[in-house]
Amino acid sequence: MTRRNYRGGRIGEEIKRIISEMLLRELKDPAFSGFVSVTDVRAADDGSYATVYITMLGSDPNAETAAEERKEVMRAFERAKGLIRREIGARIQLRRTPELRFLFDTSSEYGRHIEELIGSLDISDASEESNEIPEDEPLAETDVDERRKNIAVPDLAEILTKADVVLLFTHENMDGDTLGSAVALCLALRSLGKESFAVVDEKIPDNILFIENGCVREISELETTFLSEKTPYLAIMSDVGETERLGRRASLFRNAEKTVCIDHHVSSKAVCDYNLIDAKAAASAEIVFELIEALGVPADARIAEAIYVGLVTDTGRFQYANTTEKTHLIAATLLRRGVSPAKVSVEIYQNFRPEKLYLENAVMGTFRTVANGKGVVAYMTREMLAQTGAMDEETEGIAEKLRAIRGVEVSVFLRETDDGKTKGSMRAKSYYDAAALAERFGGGGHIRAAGFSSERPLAELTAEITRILSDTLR
Ligand SMILES: [Mn+2]
Repeated sequence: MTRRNYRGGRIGEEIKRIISEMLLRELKDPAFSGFVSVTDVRAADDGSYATVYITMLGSDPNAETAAEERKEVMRAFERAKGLIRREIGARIQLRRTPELRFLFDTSSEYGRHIEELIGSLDISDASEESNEIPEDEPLAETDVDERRKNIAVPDLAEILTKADVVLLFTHENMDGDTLGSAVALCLALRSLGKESFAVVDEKIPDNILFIENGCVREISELETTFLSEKTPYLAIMSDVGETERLGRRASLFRNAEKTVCIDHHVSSKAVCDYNLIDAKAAASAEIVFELIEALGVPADARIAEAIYVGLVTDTGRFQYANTTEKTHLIAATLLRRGVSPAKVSVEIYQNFRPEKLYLENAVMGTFRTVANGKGVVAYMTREMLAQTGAMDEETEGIAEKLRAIRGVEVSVFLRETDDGKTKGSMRAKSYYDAAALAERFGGGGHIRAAGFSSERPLAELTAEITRILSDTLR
């Protein structure tokens, strides 16, 4: 390969790309598990050094905890510096690999300011001088607690490597993220020679069945082996952090030698021996992606597809506010490993029975707007279900459709269940706290997408929620 004459800007771009890719794969320090990204890399004209500007999205740069997090990230970069330089040396043909200095880019203004400062410095021993973080600084109490709560990805990978049998658990009302995460882990663990199953106690929704790949077992098939015969196993719940959402599989989960929670819900209770909870992750599948990379499992299109399904469904096809640069970078990697977005889209979103539309028609006939069109409430009775021939799970997506009306901030969809209860789904567009509304009825969830299940009758709840919306929506 001929040696190209890079100018500073071009080298900077190359280095930025390399470190960004490394953040997704090789760089496994727990400090990098948040939204750490490289905003810019400026290489000196003589190629002697490069300044790497780092940001951490999703944290308030002025908050005290953010300052601590930033220091932790900078320490992690210092530790990884050698590895990063070797990678740059291997991938860019340069006379000499530049020294690296890492700086926090709290805003673009700040970044430019720092750059001017550096321009006036003698940087011959930049690596020593740039180490602004005192090594002996004690960690704040909260940092220690944080770390005690969460296990680092490489440490969890090591625990999995040592297990012979791993059972995976999806949450009730199975969705693409919980199943995608479980299937991806199941396939990865099997490729390492382990016995692994995803244990379920419900029918897999038709539109995500295509990722199952022989991983799923009904709980009745496994109870004898693992509850009575005392075969040792590790249990992992994905996309859930509490045993309540495992239904009658909870005892099989608790019976494990060790338990693991992998989750991204803010409300996650982290009840396991090892918890890997990241509320900033768009999907649990994002966390599972990193774990599988840490396991060193070779690229596999089936694993990639299962993870992709988790990303696509939890981000509403990469549209919701939880979608990040990291989500897209992971998705890009998955495409490189053989995922076809068009195929997945046909399987998940262009695959419903006509009965679903008959039911939607009936439900759309019930909706009422409140608070000058900022709220919308619709409902489904058992009678509508019987008349249209639709099934309960075919109500999926109705709350989102109602939210999409121009001017609507909150949509609420209520439906009668076959045991006489009422389930509610609420979706908010940009500011309303849907989780707080759901909590008033014993439910919960994410801030813009939440739900509840109540013993109270449909008509009563429809009236009450309509009243709450007209009182609280401005
Ligand atoms: Mn999820």
